[in-house]
Amino acid sequence: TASAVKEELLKKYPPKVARKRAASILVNEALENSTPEIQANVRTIPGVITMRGCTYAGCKGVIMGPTRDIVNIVHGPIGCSFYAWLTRRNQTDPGPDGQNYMPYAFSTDMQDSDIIFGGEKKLKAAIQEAYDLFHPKGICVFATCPVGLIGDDIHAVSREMKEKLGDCNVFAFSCEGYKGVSQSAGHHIANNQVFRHLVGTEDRAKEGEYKINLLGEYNIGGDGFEIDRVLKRCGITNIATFSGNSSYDQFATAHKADLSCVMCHRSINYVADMLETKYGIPWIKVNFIGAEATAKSLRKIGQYFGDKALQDRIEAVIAEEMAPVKAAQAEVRPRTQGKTAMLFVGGSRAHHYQELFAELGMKTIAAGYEFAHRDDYEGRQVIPNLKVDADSRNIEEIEVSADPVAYKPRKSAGEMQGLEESGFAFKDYDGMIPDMDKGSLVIDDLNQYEAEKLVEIFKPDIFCAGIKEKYSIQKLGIPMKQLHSYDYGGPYAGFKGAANFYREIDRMVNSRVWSYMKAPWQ
Ligand code: HCA
Repeated sequence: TASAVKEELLKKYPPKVARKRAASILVNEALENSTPEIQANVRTIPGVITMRGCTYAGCKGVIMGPTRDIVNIVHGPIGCSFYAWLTRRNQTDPGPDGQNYMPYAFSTDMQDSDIIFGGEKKLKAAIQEAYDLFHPKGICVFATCPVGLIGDDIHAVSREMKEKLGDCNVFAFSCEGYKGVSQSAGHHIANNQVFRHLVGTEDRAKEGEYKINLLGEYNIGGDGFEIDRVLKRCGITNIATFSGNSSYDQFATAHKADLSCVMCHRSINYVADMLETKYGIPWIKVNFIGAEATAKSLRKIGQYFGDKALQDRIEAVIAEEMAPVKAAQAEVRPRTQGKTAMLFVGGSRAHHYQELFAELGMKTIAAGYEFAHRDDYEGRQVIPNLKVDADSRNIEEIEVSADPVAYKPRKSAGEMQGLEESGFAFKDYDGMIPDMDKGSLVIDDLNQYEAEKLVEIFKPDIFCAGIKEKYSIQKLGIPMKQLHSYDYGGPYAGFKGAANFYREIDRMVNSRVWSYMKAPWQ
C-alpha cells in the first residue's frame, strides 16, 4: 500500500529528517469536504540531493530566458551564465527584422578579483558594451549568489546606466540563487520587476476583437506557437505571453488585453491579480496541456467574451482539430492503456500532464512538485491560510492600486456576477491532490534517494522530471521524459501537441531497449 511505501521511504533517514520529510509525503485519501494538507515551499534539508533549482535559475532561466529582444546580462561567474543559457529550449519567432538575443550568453564573467574589489565597474562596462553593440530596447541585470554576498548594488548601477543611455530601459533583479527555498522565488522576483518597469509603458497594442494575455506559458519546444496557432484560428488575439515567444513591446502593452488566461499559475498568478487591480483585467485559469483541456479552455474564453459568433467559431475549430487527435489516440491507446507514470515537475506541469496521460489510458501513481506552494496541491482556497515564514517574507509583494488613467473594468459588476452564477470561475484553480486517485502518492520536493526508491518499488512505465534526474532514472532501466525542456521533442500543448505527445510516450514505454538494462537491485 501507499502507506507502506511512505514508511519505506522514511526508514533510512535519521529521526529528525524523517519527521520533516513525513509532512511532505502524502498518501492521497478522500476526506469529506476537504483536501488533505501537505507541507510545501519549505527549505530543503541540508545534505539531501534535491530536484529543485535556485532562485536565479527561476528568474533568469525560466521567466526572462524566453524573451528575445531584451539583453539579459548575468552578473556573476560564468558557470551561472552557462547554466541558464537556453537550456529550457524556449523557442522564439523574431520575424524577418526582429531582434533576438536569446542565442547569446551575456555575462560579466566575475573573477576572484571582482569578488574582492567589487564588480560594479565591470557591470557598468558590460551594460555599455551590450548597448553599443546592439542598441536594445531593454537590458536586464541578474544577480547571482556572490553578488548578494559582496553587496554590489546592481539596482543603482542599472538606474545610472538607464539615465546615461537615455533610450534603453535598464533594470535589475535581486535574484541571488540562495534567496528563496526554490526557483519559485525567482519567478516572483522576475515578474515583479517586469510589472514594475515594463508593463503598461506603451499604448499602441495589437488590434483585435477578443484580446487576451497568456500568462505562465514559456514556449518550450514550441508549445506557445501551437497555442497561438489555435487562438488565431478561433479569432482570438494574444497581446502578450508571459513569457514564451515574448518581446519587449508585448510586455509593454499587456494592459491592453481584456482577459488574462493563466496557464502555470504557480509561476505567475500574482501578476494576473496585479493586472486586474491596476488595469481592471479579469483573469481565469486555463490549461492547454491535453486535447480535452485545450477544448475546455477555448470554450471558457468564448464564454467570457459571450459572443455567439466567437463561440461558434471555437466549436468549429475544436471539431476540426479534434479529429486527427482522436485518430492518433485510437492508434496509440491499445499500446499504452493501463501503463503507469510518475511525474515530478514544476509547480503546474505535474498536474497538467496527468490529463495527457489519462488520454492515453495511463495512470499517474505518484506525483509532486519541485517548487510548489500548498495551493498548487490543495487549491487556491487555502491561500489565506498559508503560513508566512522568514523565507516567504523575504520575497517582495508589490502593492498596486487602480491606475488613475488606464484602469477600466472590462465587464460590469452585474456581468461578472452573471457569469459566476452560471458556474464560471474567475481567479481560481484546483489543486493536484483532489484530481489524483485515492491511494496515490503525492510528494513535495522529491529527492534523489526517494526517486530511486520509488522507481525500485513501483517500476513505473515512465518517469517524468528534469535534467538532474534524467540519467540516473534511465540507468535504473526506466524510460525518462523531461517535462521541463521536453528533451528534444515538443510541442506537447494544444491539439497537435497532444498527438505528438501520444506518439512520443508510445515510443518510449514500448521500446525494448530498457529491458536490456540491469538496475542495481537486479
Ligand atoms: C532550473 C530550471 C528548471 C529545472 C530544469 C530541469 C526548469 O531550476 O534549473 O531540472 O530540467 O524549470 O527548467 O527549474
